[in-house]
Amino acid sequence: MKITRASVNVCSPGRNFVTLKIETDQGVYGLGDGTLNGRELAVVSYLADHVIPCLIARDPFQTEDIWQYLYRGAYWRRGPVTMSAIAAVDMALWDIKGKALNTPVYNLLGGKSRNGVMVYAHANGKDIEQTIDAVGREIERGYLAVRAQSGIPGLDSTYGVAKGNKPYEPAERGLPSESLWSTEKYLRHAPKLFERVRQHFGDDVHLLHDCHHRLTPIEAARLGRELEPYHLFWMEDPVPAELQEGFAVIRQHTTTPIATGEVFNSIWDAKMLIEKQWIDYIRMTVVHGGGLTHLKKVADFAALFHVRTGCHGATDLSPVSMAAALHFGLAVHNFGVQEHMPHNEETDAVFPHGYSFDSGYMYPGDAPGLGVELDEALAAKYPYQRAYLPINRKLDGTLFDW
Ligand code: KDG
Ligand code: MG
Repeated sequence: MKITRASVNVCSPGRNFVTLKIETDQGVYGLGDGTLNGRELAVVSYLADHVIPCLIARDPFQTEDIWQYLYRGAYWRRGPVTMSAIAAVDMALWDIKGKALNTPVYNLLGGKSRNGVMVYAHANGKDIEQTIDAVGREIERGYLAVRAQSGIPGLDSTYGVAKGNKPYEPAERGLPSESLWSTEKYLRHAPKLFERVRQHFGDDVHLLHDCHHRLTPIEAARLGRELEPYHLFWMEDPVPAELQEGFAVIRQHTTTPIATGEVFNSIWDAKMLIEKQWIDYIRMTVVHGGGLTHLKKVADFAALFHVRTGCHGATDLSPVSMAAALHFGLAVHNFGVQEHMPHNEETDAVFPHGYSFDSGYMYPGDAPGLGVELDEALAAKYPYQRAYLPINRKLDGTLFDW
């Protein structure tokens, strides 16, 4: 089998998506997600101008060699643009392999290690009462694990909390909006939120929380310790992770489990965190983490150190990534949990898919390959629109972590 053609589709059914389609001389094609929130067109150019010409006439079954060719052969390694582009190729090749062999991708990754993939929902509200209502709605929908975020008294808006009546979406169209942040107010509020949520819903539901990289290690240590009575499933991204040693400080002080890595793109970003056992869950995901070929290696390395997977799964990961994450989550032994932020109806229509949700678990379906299609005619009705993640400043105007 030979690759004959590849093309990049950019569409915006409510938010932007970058999709790579690789075609072969046998009529089988594969889809890969290359969406990089707020920097989408950089990946489009990387693929169209630099990668696609090198793919033509290659054997699409050579997932490992093509991965190494794109990673090592470029000389310029790593980085979110490069690794999202490599991931798009890699996903599309696994999709082709599955379709050509007439089997779902999870069978190529080791087969089912479990019956379903436990997913966590997002619940957020302007204040604690609204957040409790939102957690209740997700539990009623059947989720066994819920991430709770709440607006903070004294701050106008908080990342991760919906604005107006629209559901929370990580990117906003137009130029980046700016919001103000106070660590002091947040640290006073977050333990009260979880005290109330735990009291209200009891011990069974898994509770998660995302700090969005906004604390220092000692602040995160304080929060982790104060959240201990509420037994969180995890506290996510407590600190920016460039300084891996920062996690050692958190670990010394708290038993609240730690998850990080949604912005990582290479195993090298997580090496110390994993081998020193400073984290419990690695959040790298298929699209930003170099595809299934690389993520499988990350998971196998993590397994040696009691670290489990907890792949990022916000709406900026397209249904192609979601499907890939579900095949991966079904197959890897050290799976922990998968994030699930459902896409809007327009996105689901552009990307018809076989995956499904039932009683807290998701299932990738048994279609050959990844089990996702791209309706190109419908996608063309939603052209790209510039959009960004918001910018965050401290009350005195200092630029801060988002
Ligand atoms: O593109 C970035 C968003 O997906 C991210 O900020 C959302 O933190 C997030 C999460 O955990 O889903
Ligand atoms: Mg996050």
